Amino acid sequence: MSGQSDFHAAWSAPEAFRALGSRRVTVVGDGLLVETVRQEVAQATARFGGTIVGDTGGGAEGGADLILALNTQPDKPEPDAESFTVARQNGVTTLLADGAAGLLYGFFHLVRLGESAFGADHPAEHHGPAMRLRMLDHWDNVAVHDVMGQVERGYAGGSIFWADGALRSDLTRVRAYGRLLAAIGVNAISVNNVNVHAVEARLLTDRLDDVVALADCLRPYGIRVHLSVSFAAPVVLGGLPTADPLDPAVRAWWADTTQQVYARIPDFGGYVVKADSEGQPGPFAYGRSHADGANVLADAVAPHGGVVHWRAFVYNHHQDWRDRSTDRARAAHDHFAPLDGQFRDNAIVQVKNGPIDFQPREPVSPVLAAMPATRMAVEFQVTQEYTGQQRHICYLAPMWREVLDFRPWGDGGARIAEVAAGGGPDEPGGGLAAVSNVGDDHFWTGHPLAQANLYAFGRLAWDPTLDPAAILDEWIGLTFPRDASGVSDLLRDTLHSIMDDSWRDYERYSAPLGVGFMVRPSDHYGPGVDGYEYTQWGTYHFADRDGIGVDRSVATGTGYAAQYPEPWSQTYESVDQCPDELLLFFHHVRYDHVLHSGSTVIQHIYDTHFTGAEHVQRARSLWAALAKEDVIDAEVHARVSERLDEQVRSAEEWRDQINTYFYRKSGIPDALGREIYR
Ligand code: GCW
Repeated sequence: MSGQSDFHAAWSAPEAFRALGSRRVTVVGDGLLVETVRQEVAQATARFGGTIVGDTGGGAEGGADLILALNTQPDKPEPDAESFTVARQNGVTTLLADGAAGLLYGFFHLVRLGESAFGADHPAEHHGPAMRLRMLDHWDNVAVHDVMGQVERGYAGGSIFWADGALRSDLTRVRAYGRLLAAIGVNAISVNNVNVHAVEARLLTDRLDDVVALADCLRPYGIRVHLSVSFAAPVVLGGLPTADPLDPAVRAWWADTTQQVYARIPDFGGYVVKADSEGQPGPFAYGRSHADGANVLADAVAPHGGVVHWRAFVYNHHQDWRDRSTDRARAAHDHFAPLDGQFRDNAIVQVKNGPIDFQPREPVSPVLAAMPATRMAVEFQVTQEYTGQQRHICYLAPMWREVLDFRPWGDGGARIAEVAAGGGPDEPGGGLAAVSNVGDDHFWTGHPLAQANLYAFGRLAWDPTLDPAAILDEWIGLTFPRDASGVSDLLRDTLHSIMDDSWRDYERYSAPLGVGFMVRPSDHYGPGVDGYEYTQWGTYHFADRDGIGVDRSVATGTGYAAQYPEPWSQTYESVDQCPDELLLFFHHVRYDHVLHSGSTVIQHIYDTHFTGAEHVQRARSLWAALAKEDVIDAEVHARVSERLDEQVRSAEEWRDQINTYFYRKSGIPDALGREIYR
């Protein structure tokens, strides 16, 4: 595999365009995105024998059986510009969009429907995104960083944007990425790491040409480019003595610099900021709040229609493990909740889905329920830093659905999805953002099946009520058809068997009952039960001979449970009511504590670790069985097989280290007498 354009088609397998490509199609409208649709239609019809019939002829009399039309009414407000209707009457399917982006999304909607877009007549159905902002954050460095490599927490090779310290000269692949993202409705990308190093900081100023080129490349797909910026930019780039957000010269610097960005990129999306976090500069240095910090940037982008994504991932990363009162889980809420109402309308507080750090199981961050007067975005991690690093199969949509469905105010209250969506066109929320998992690997994501996570993220940002198994099914249908007969049932069934529940399997064989971490320090791959136990990072499990877990109750612990509204504060406070899967996140309990499931904590640890590893072994055999059936390309089969070998090895290692660790601590044997190493 060599050459930049040699990459996998992902969910744009040519065969997926067959139904649409065999029609007589009329495209009505003008403009950049309409041209994108026209080219798509031209490509599909050329391949599958359809035709493009005159732009104006339209309707049955022009002979079209598919009409894609931009509504000719004057421009509608932004949110509507992404929506569309689809109707079928007298054997003609009509897609009507209020804006060019809607036409593009509608086109891909029809691709997903395939033949069923051309079935029975039906009245107009309206489709539009639940979230206004559907964003991917790239943790890509322009230059290869000495510790983190090029893509921080990237498991799919180098950056698709940057190579050898500069923008890639061939952007074919970026264009293809834009197309894939348009097909799932993603409309924003930030193109550099939130940890902003020296070279990357300059993308804002003297390296802006590179950002202009990326924006040009992604614009035809309805994607706006955003930049991660350093809060210290006025000092490091502007030569000012301070970056104090209340200093008039600093405000002027941000306003001018931003003005110059917009002069080159009129639809520039805005800034992403990681401030006062893990060594990044921020407003604390000047005694200012995070609202002060966010607002200076928000004011700079506001006249141009931009937004600021200000991350809430702020905590003390120089903790002393001896100090039981400091609790990293509390930090974001402690810092941000008091600032509710102080952020500008175009400042979005971007909150990781859980309070710690993208663990396979965490409660939903209480910050998301604590700032009703602020635009909130939920941040997910598509790149599998803590979920198997794209060597393991871990389909994350079920986890994201749980987060999006969570009702912080209890039954009848709003869901997290609604918090992120906001209160309608006049009060948009911050939407969803996620850390991308792609790189310059042939399959984009290292593990070919990790493509499904990126696909699912976009689909859930569009419609957070979609069923994860149904999303997976769509992805399979768009990725693996090889001819007119589509995807084989055997392949479809096998993929569901090995992917649907793969996140829960990962949870089974890794850290138990929500306690988290237990990973190898730094690279975060594989088991390291005590790897973080005596570090400065605030990620402890406190296992001793009697029990394990972090007491975050108000009564006897760090008080974190009180950061939730009722009823969850009470539910989490109580050992008896706390859901099993989060028990060790909230409580320190004895190994013989009996869970709601009826099992003890120690027996649960043994059982889940044996089961989790067995499921991975089973997945490997199911996949191996496909080898003799001609249902999937050999290169995909080979890559997945190789990764499954590693996943089996790693899951067994997890099982054995965790089981042995707890057997040694507790001295309690497995009730079923299975092999636990001493
Ligand atoms: O999970 C941690 C990662 C860091 C990352 C940080 C963050 C970009 O280990 O690599 O830094 O989160 O989200 O800022």
